[in-house]
Amino acid sequence: MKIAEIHIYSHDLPVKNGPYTMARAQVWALDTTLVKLIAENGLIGWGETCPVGPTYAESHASGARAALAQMAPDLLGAEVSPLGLHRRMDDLLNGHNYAKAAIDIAAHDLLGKLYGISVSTLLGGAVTDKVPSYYATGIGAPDDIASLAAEKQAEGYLRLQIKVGGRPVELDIETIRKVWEVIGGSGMRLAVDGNRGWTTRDALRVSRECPDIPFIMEQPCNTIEDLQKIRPQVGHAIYMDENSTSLNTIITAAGTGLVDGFGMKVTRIGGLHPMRAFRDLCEARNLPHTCDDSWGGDIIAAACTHIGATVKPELLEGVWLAAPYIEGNYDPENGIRIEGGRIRVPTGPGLGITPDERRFGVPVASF
Ligand code: 0XW
Ligand code: MG
Repeated sequence: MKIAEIHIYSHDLPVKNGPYTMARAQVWALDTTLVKLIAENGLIGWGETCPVGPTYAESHASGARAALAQMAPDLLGAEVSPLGLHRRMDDLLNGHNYAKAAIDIAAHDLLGKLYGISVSTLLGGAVTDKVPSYYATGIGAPDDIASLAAEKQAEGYLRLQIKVGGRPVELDIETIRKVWEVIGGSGMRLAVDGNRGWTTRDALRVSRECPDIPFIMEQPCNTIEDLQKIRPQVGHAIYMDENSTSLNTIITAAGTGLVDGFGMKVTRIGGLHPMRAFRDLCEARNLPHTCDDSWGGDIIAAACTHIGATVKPELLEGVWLAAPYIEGNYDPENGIRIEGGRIRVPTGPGLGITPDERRFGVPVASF
């Protein structure tokens, strides 16, 4: 099965009850990029990539489309095989994993449709029909985040991620304490995500002042060097998120014992094919991780859910979706939804969703 046509779309996703606030970013609406691959046999595969604004990672919406347009002419006629496509894309463009991920996801969708199997089967096989999600708050006042924690726990979420950083660290400490007063002892797990926003000084202080609260510290500081610096001094487990930009970085972080787990984004490492290798490396080192993306609609949500369904359950920290912050679904019938803190794994072939492409308008580029 060969690629016959590539269409690229841009689609606006306003943030429900926005903005969404993190240590270094505030977003009101996201500009997502959709890729439609049409194969020579007429089958259609969908991919998506949606950076959560231009400062969260080294990625931005128009960058994704420029990178896709750079590669697309030379992908026409290519065999729809994830391994071959990755090698071809790497020969055409250095880096830009987050753009390559949209092609990778669409290729998995196409292959699943060709063989009549779901993407999770392609990725090794689902071990569950429902994956746990986790709820991620934005930055907020300690009392507000504590009541949100109570609400999400009542909804059935088993894990909560709270955002910190970009403000006086005393407020972060107060937020952590108030949230733990609400969820401590309930079994709900806690991640404290600095989104690169703390100095090493702040991270050391938080760990020192909250030794009784068993949260994991997610991407507390900006760089790998910062993580290396705090690692021997903190009493809390450290998860890497934004710094884990490639399999190469992950091998070093896992292999040197720098981190205890990962907040992982499917598009950041280039899509489902590298994500599968990441999953297996983590399993070999017994490292827990999430299967998320930074943002995106049903296509990204389906991709994250399929890979999440193949992870050893004890190591899966959850599949985060932007769904709670988005109005509606691309696929009104089989769109991906979170119910009681869990996500049903789509059963249809490929990604198992059929986007209503009228929502996306005309392509911004076609090849
Ligand atoms: C909570 N998320 C999965 C959503 C935003 O993109 C940030 C991200 C994270 O964990 O950093
Ligand atoms: Mg994170």
